[in-house]
Order: sequence, then structure tokens, then C-alpha cells
Amino acid sequence: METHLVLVDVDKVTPELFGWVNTLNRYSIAIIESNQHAPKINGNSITLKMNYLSRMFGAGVHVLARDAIWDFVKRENVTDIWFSDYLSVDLKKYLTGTVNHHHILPKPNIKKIPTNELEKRAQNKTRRHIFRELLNTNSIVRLMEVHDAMSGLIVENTLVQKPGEINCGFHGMWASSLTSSITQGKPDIEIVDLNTRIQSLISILNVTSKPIVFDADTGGKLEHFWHYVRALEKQDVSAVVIEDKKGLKRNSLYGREVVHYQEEKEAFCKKIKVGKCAQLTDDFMVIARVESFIVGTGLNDALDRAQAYIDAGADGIVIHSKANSPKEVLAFADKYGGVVNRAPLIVIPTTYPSITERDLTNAGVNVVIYANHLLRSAYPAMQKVARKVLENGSIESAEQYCAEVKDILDLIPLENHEGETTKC
Ligand code: SPV
Ligand code: MG
Repeated sequence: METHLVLVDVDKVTPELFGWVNTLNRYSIAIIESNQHAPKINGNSITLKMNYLSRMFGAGVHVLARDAIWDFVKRENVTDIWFSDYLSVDLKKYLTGTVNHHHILPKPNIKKIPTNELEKRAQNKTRRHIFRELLNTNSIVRLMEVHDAMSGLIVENTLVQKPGEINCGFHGMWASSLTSSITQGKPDIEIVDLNTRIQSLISILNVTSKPIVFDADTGGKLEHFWHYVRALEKQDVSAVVIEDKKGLKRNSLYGREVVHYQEEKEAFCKKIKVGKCAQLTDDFMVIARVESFIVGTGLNDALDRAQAYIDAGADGIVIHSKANSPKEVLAFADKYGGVVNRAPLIVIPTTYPSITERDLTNAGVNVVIYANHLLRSAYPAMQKVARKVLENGSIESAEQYCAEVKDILDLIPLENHEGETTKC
């Protein structure tokens, strides 16, 4: 039997590495060229990256450190070696002498999904499936808050040109409990119940195609959560996030005047299991949100809970913080590489906004949620306009804060006389 060995550099982790392995997956082995005990690279330990990759590639793909290569070649009778350009000369020389067939890796088939292609994919793939694909292929997945159909259209259609990322847009949407409560004139305390929120999602889903992650607060009563998962999955929502709070849930970003109560770990694990049991497809995800930094139980509790939630079946972990520096979240991200069966890591950097997507990627974060920014930016403009109209008894001075009527009309496709939409 032939055994092929693919050698790639640890620094080329994403998305190129996924490209290599996708191209060569029939050979079923990927090796990371590096030393397990080497110092951290970009803030990530090699062990963290190896754990991450093992989980992402799944069974059948071995992820080895440089130290383990020699033994592996002999033990597994490696017949062919595939080199990347980055490999060190001495390693290349040694392995070329040991194994008969060696090849240069072909150009990687980078499967990064351009954000402007998501709509096309949605025609024959579910939002659930696309979200899974994005997690497997993109170094970071960015979600923007939506609270109604119009904000959904903005997330769907906004693209900017940036070096290194043609047509940079949002990969998906975050159905926030905070912004959906505020738009109903209610506080974020689960008073806008999940059935109502799921109903109002339909107007967003009708005009968008990108994946959507639903913030389900605490998930409600254990017995109710099963039904919420069924309802969300039926609507083709990609994932549900539940947070480990109990009692009257209040928004996590309230200051010291509010007390939060954290759910018992075992009880929350049970809720995760109920959700996983309810889902009908493999693609739907139940994501657990760890509130240890919010309630003040600290890093060790957060890590302990993250492991327990993954063991209970959670498909992802949100680590939340209301600190105005990313320190505690980064400390968590660093240690999180050591959990068994690492699941994607998600953050919500509302209170530490200067952190960049690059910083988060380097820390091993997989998804960033911009949780409330469309609503928060619309609100001051509306307030200013309301004041200007009252102050001047006319709308003229308010015009400067308003979008052109034409732009608003263009946002929504119009039927023309051939019965086709102007955006076809
Ligand atoms: C939300 O957007 O509703 C969230 C995130 O749960 S936070 O407001 O930061 O708690
Ligand atoms: Mg919320």
C-alpha cells in the first residue's frame, strides 16, 4: 500500500493549508513542519494549532510536529513525499534520501469562499451547510448584527475592495437578542420571547441568503429548548447560541449595578444535549456561550466549562467579556488550544473594539460577531434628524443626515414591466 506524506509549513495554516489538504486529500496525511516545543508563533503555540488542525481535518489526516516525522516515515512505510516550497533544506535532503518518490506540491486549491459568492451558493446549499463550509475554509468568519429585513439587506449587499481580499463582505448575520429587543422597545431580558423572535426572523430570511446565527439567550426551559432548535433548523438558521445564565437573564454588558447568575455546569450540559438531540441535520450547530468572565468566576472556570460543554456536544464556544481590553479573552484563547476536541472559538469584541480580525485570527479565534453596530449607528442619526426637524420647523437642515431617496429605493429590487427585478 502507498502512503503519501504532505509536508507543509506551520505558518501557512489557513486558508492555504486547507487548500493543500483539499487538493491532496486522497493521500490522507498532512504534516506540519515544526517543533512541538518551539516558541509561540503569532501568539499561538504549535500545540494549539495542531489541535485545531486535527479537529478541522478530522479522522484520516495525521497532524504531526517536525520531531515526529522521522519515526512516522519509517513506521508507516512512506512511499511518496510532497514538499511545499517553504520546507527547510536539511529536512528536504534527509527525506529525499529516505523516500524514493518526492514531488512538489501543486498550486493550492484555496477554497476560501468569496463573500460575494455566498448568494449563488445559497441557491443549492442551505445556510446551515454554508456556515459549516465557511468555518472549514476561512481563517476568520465575520458576522454582523441584523434586527430587521433592511439591516439584513445591508449585511447581504455591502462589499468593499481591500488589498488581499477582493470583494470583502460579511459572511453572515447575527440575530442579536439585544437589538431585536431594543427595536421592540423592550429591555434585553428575554421579555421578547423566542417564538416571537423566530417569527420575525422570516422577514430577514426572505430577503437574504447568507448564514445566520441566532442568539437564543439562555435557550429557555430545558423542555422548550428542544422545540426552539426544531423551529430554528426548519427556518434554515445555521446555528443557535445559548448562554450559561439562569434566573432573569440580563444583557451581559450591563455594568456593576446588575447581578448575573450563572447556570450550574451540569444543568447547562444537559441543555446542550437536548439541543443536539433535537436537531435533524448534521449541519445545524448548537453553540455554547461561556459567561464566566461576565459573572466573575474567571479563566479556570471558563476553560473547565468550555471543555464540559464540548464534551456535552457543543459545536462551538463563545467566550464573552465586558472588559475594555481583550486581555482575558486572549488568555482564554491561548489556553483553549489545550481542550480536547477543540470546537470553533467565537468572540464578541463590543467592549474591546480596537482588536482587529488579524489579531483574532492569530489568537486562534474562528468567528467574530459585531453584535449591535448597525442598530447603534442608525440610532444617533435618527435622533439628530428628529431634533433638527423640531428645532427648525423644516426638514431642510435634516437632509445632511439622511440617505438619498434614490439610494433607499435602489436597496430594494423593483419589478420592471417584464416582470423581472432590476437586480437580476
Ligand atoms: C446580543 O447581541 O444580544 C448579545 C451580545 O447577546 S451582548 O449584547 O454583548 O451580550
Ligand atoms: Mg443576547
